Amino acid sequence: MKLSEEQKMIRNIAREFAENELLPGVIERDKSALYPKVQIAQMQNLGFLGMTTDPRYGGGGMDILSYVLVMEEISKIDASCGVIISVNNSLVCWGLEEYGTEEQKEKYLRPLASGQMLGAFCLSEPEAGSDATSQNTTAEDKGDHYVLNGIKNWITNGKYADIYLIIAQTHPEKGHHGINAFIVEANSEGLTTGEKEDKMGIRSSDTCSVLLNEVKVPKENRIGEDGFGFKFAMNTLNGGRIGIAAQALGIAAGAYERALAYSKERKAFGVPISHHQDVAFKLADMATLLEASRLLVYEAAQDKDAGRPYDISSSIAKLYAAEAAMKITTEAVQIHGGYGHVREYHVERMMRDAKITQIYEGTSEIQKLIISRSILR
Ligand code: COS
Repeated sequence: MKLSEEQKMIRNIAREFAENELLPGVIERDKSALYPKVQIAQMQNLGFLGMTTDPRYGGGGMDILSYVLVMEEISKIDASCGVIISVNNSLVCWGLEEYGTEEQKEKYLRPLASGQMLGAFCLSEPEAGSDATSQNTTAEDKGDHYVLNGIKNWITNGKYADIYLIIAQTHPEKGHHGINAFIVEANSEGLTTGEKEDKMGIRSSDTCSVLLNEVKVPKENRIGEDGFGFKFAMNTLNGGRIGIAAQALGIAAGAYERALAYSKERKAFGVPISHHQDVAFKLADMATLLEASRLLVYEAAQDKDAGRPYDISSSIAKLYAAEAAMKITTEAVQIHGGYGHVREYHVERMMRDAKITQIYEGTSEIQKLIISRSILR
């Protein structure tokens, strides 16, 4: 795929940043589940947190492909940073820019896109993951404000967010057409966060529950018309899936590059292990999966950039890239042998990090549901 000079430049900036600033502490951050506070601040300064937002609202005004290139480079080294960037860009900033009022954009999008604030997206609940229409969180209409009650689960940036986009049910009798989306400030009375989850992968990203107890939200903080919340969540997730697909692509690329380099250095039976056909064929399979992932992810990004529908291409890209990332990282560990099983060689972390890409922002099974429904419609 031919990239413009500007796209190559932004990719190089992200690559250099990741190698110089993210690589040095990535093992320790994973081990201690340490939030990358300093690194996120650096990326806010680089403009990576509001890349595609219109400069009118403090964003970088870049295309989705540039954002994908950055996601890939950052996730190649530190997938935890990848998800933090992805949520702020694709779910929070994009959602507000696309559907927010002018006042909401001025008040919330501007600081979120220009790096002064961080956002979180709250759809999942203890009993509403894949079945996202079954929202138990309620938003009672009290005239000039709403009162929110409920629990949101698995919230990325949970403890560090300044702004939460919260999906909640206002009119249960209308099913998903009764759901609303709200902008909720972190310091709202009644909003608290649970313990940081102790996760298998992306350990340094912050994931926790968000608890809402009689949280008062002004009416002007509802996004879109009454009942638009589920559509808001679905439309936003369509773009979010491109970001997560790019994260999976980056994790896979990182593992592949390490396995390739290792296979040329490590000797067994008198020759570098890359001379053994079994290892060489593994590398061939990994390179093929990686290239196919890259094409699908870039294609979905270009669909969005060109104003074409991207709901299906984003699901295809996410499904493929996530499954490929799991296979590629597992083979990268295998090629490293015993060394692959220890932290120092990075690939075991990448294998653990890859797993979540098959789960969040729609499991692989949900992507298959979306794709198959579109084929059979
Ligand atoms: N883009 C836009 N709209 C979508 C959509 C998509 N990808 N998927 C579903 N919708 C819309 C449908 O068009 C329908 O709207 P109308 O009733 O106005 O026509 C509405 O959402 C409900 O869809 P549907 O009737 O198909 O409901 P189902 O419960 O059968 O399926 C799924 C909904 C499973 C597709 C949805 O709940 C989903 O995507 N779940 C996964 C959620 C997710 O990604 N969670 C991760 C949370 S963030 S970590």
